[in-house]
Amino acid sequence: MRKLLALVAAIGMSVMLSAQAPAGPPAGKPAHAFKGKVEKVDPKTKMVTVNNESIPGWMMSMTMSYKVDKDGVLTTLKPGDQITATVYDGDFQTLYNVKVAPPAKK
Ligand SMILES: [Cu+2]
Repeated sequence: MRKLLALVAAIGMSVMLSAQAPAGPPAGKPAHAFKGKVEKVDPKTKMVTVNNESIPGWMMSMTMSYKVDKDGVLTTLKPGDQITATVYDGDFQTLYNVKVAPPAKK
């Protein structure tokens, strides 16, 4: 009986872990172009804090922390970087397809 409980707990954990790492963008949700400036990168929590421009219909301009769709992306980001990403209706926590934008020309 104890073994069965351990197995159930293990399955529960793996379901929770897989839910934490989004595999792909939410299907069928409208996408928005995201633009912002990186304020902070936290490798521990795998979050990036971004000051984003207003995205009509998705979020107003603010500074907040986001998850990214791929862990490897975090190592390419540093404070001050301008980034672009794709975000989706109903998902206000995850940045997909993050790219560092080339510095603005003057
Ligand atoms: Cu926000």
